[in-house]
Amino acid sequence: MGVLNVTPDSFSDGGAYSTVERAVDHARQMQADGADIIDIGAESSRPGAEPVEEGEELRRLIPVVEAVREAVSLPISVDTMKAAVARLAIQAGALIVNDISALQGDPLMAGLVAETGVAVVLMHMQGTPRTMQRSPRYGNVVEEVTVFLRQRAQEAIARGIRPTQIILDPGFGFGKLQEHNLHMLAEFDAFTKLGYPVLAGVSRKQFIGNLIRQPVHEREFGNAGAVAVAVLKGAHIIRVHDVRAMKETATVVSAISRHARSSSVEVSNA
Ligand code: HH2
Repeated sequence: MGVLNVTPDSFSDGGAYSTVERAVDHARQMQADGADIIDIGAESSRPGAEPVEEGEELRRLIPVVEAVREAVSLPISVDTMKAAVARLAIQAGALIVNDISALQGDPLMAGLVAETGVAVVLMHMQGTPRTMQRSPRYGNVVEEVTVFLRQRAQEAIARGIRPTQIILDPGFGFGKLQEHNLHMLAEFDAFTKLGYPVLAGVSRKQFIGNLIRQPVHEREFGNAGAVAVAVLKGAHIIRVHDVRAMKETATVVSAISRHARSSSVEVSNA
């Protein structure tokens, strides 16, 4: 999943694709680089970000969704917590709603997803983007996030969403300290055992920067390490900014891990 932020203030690419033309060029490039999905967002969720008003989010997002839909043949995901924004984006061609509030930000979102049949990403976050990094606390982050994701999936199903529409995401960097992000990555397979596709959004995040002491645009090798672990531990979708490098990383790691699985089957059958 290639990230296309049409925001002035995103933490790594704010302002880079602020015209429809530049956004479309970047989407085309991500398709050429091997992306399978384009995730378009018009509201930054970086730590400390202020919420964006609905009219402004629509003004930034909808022309880009329409133009990207014309220009590329990939499914489009929209990164929004607002049902009214998601509705217009779906009408413009989006097939996935990436809701970082896991249907808790807008009471109308679950109904919209159930009614339209689009896929939905349910992500874990402790707090809100404005406050989430102030003092995140967990007993055991992997257990708590797993319980949360299971409950949100059950709630989604109770609201009429089919299990096949659901994608889960533990939410790297969303109300998580360094040790929480590393623990979630080390035990990422706990999330894949829930029985839904799982998305990992590690791209360029601070916890990688803390380890390699590099600014956001110099974290490609660090990202590759995190992506490799997520793929090895069963992640189905990787949300990234550097599509070509991460696609190649994921392709190599998943080929190796498929081989490991088939050889262990052969051994146990022998
Ligand atoms: N991370 C960001 C935004 N949306 N969605 C999901 N499902 N998972 C994530 O990990 C995730 C997400 C933050 O990254 P980015 O979009 O680059 O930055 P910003 O929120 O500042 O626009």
